[in-house]
Amino acid sequence: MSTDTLSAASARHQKPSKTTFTYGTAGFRTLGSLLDSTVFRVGVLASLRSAKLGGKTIGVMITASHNPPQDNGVKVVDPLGEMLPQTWEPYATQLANSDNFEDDVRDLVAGENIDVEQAGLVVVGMDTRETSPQLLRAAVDGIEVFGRAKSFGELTTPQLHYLVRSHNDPAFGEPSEDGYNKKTVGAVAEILRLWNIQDPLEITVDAANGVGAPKLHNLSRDPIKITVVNDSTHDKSVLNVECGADYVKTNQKLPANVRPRDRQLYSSFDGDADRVVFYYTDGSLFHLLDGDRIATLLASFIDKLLQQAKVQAKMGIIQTAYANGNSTKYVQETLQIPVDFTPTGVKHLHHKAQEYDIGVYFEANGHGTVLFSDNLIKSLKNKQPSSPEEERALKTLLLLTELINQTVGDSISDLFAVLLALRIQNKTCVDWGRDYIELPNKLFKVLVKDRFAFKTADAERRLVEPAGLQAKIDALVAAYTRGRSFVRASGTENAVRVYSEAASAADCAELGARVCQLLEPY
Ligand code: 16G
Ligand code: ZN
Repeated sequence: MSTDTLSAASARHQKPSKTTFTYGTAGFRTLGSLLDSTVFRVGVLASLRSAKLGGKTIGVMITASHNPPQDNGVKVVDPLGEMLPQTWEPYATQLANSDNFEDDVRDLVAGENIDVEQAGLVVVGMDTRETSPQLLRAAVDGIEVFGRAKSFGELTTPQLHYLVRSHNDPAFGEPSEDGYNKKTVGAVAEILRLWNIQDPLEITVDAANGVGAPKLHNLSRDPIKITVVNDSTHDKSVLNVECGADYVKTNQKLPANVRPRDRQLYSSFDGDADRVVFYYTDGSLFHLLDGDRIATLLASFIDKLLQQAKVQAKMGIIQTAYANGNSTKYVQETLQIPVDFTPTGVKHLHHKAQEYDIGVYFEANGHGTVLFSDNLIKSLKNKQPSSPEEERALKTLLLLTELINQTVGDSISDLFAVLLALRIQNKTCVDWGRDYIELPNKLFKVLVKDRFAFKTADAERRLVEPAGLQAKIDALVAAYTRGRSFVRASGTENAVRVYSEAASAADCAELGARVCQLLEPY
């Protein structure tokens, strides 16, 4: 705790007038130049959160993920690496917009019955944006009013989640970036050894000119050989520009600077390395292997290992409305694994995945992970194998629980899990792409007067407000073979998103355009 008073510190971080901040799906996100006061206030909030939890370590991450270079953002991470609970999101929004900041802090302290003397450590990380270092200082300034700050400088978002968790739970790993690297590379090397695979894991990754690039360079050592393209983190204007997971997924095309060899696997991260997508080319054809594919690949691989290890486990796949209809069909009919749907945003998927022994959650955009329950891990550890094959499968499963980030989607660990699943099963990227054929799909962004007027139900698959609109969408959808379309307000941009899907590309485009037309009066 500094000797600085709240008022002296907050006077250094004046709130811009005329800007309203909302703690949304992924924290606050807007132009980086507007965020100084917000990040300072989030720093204060994070230290209060730590105090509320008796001094547990909390995290603050400064990033705007796949957004353009001029944006930035901030989010708070809870002790086990989870997102800030939804009950605290309104506090964040209120403090960020407050004109009586000190009074509102006092009210929060009283209302939540917080002993500020208990405020402990807040660990802070940032992506590579131009505004990040200055915002990091603002966060530290806020944290130190009540608590202690430890800055780790540039980190991927999942590394920050790892660090928060490992500070609170030493069994999780060493609380340092090196600890993260050791845990990851160690698990990969051990799995390769178990399966007697001599060749290193090799791939070219488009790092979106973001923080994933230097972090991949740090990890690229025996038995991992990664070629990184789009690794210009010094040029602040190129982050996520014509490259990165979001660009590749949205445009369904190659990023800049990837010159692929046919039928060879490539991958793209987003700007803070919590999303990953894969792809390959075949002649003039571009094949995207997105989050839906990663989920099916990992779930079927794990399922096979469970059978080999003779372990019973309840596995489920969690998807959002953006999952391709044919991926859902493949999971249910071919893999025979149950599917649940939740609203968009990691916190929803993560929460649902925790209901299973093995919860595989991925958004189509490439954000996701596989969660293993403590009970399952215990039974894997206790099981006595009756054959070498069983033993190898058991050990592989346990190593996957170490490799795959248990706190949040992580491009780096997802990348390795995918490469291992392919290599161990002798599956090529072309085989992977043939698991099922995607239905043509399209995403539209529509500007409306008030996106908050759009309220959804049924995991965002149906609109309940504005009244009457869903019936009109239903009528349009009914006219197309395998047609599906939904409308939801973005949680990160001031817009409404429309998704359409149908048996043919022409139908899909037409259906989407018609649904967009329905939005014109709004
Ligand atoms: C955020 C979410 C991501 C989601 C996206 C949707 C987290 C950490 N990130 O980036 O999961 O897919 O928002 O954006 O939850 P949208 O609401 O603008 O469509
Ligand atoms: Zn991201």
